[in-house]
Amino acid sequence: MDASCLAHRLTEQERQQFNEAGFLQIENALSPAQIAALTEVTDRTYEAKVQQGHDPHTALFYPNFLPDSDLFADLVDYAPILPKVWGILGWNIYLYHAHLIVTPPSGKPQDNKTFGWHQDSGRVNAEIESHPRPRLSLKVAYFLSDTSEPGRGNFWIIPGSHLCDTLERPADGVGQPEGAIPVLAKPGTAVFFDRRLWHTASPNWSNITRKILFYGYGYRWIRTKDDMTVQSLWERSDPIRRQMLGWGVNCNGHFSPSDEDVPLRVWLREHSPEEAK
Ligand SMILES: O=C(O)CCC(=O)C(=O)O
Repeated sequence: MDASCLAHRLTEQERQQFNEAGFLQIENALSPAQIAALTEVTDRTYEAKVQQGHDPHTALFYPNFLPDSDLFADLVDYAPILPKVWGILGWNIYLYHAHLIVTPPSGKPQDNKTFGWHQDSGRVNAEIESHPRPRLSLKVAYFLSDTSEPGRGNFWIIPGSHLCDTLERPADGVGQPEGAIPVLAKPGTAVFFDRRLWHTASPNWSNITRKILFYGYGYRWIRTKDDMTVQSLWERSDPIRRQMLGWGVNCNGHFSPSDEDVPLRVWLREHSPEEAK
């Protein structure tokens, strides 16, 4: 990890925005060249899935996509973004889950049905006894297609809802909960969101195929949420990327890490000691 990434540390303003609203939008996180290259490999991945039988008229939800391309793996410890992730969660983190979503035009007329609102992490929300629920993890969504206008299969959120354990949905299944907004994101935008933020996908009523890459970071004591067959990447990854890809000395080290388990902490001690605590 090059120390120049420290220019991208979380600012106090970003911290306040994330703490209060539950999300943070970073424009131009990817360059036009990166967007083009990632789009090409995403399109290839999508085509391969269609060849394998995926219905091209429905959204493709594809977890465990990192081993498919080094371009995908390169975002795991992406310098403009990872410092903000550790700025929020600290250093005992890894990528517990990642998925690629391609949403083709639905070909259907726009309707007003209530979307599939949820918080992340499934049973965690029912089984952890605390209020508000603990943060535990966040996702970074890299937008490859243009969803800067509504109706394009936008990612929807309810700002500030991350501290609410329940969500009141329209009883008749029509319309969206109070405070809901579409995230308007140009290609290259990275959107951070707290796992507790109430959020949802939405239908793509436009003629632009929507493409987003989601990277979920959480504490090293959280289990992976998809197969995460990334072990083959360990050998050619530098120590911090290897940590992000789930490497560790042993299981106890997920809970009580030694320095060897968490090279990110060792690196922070040298380069940003305040963040190594
Ligand atoms: O596809 C989307 O816009 C939403 C994705 C989502 O719900 C999730 O990553 O948990």
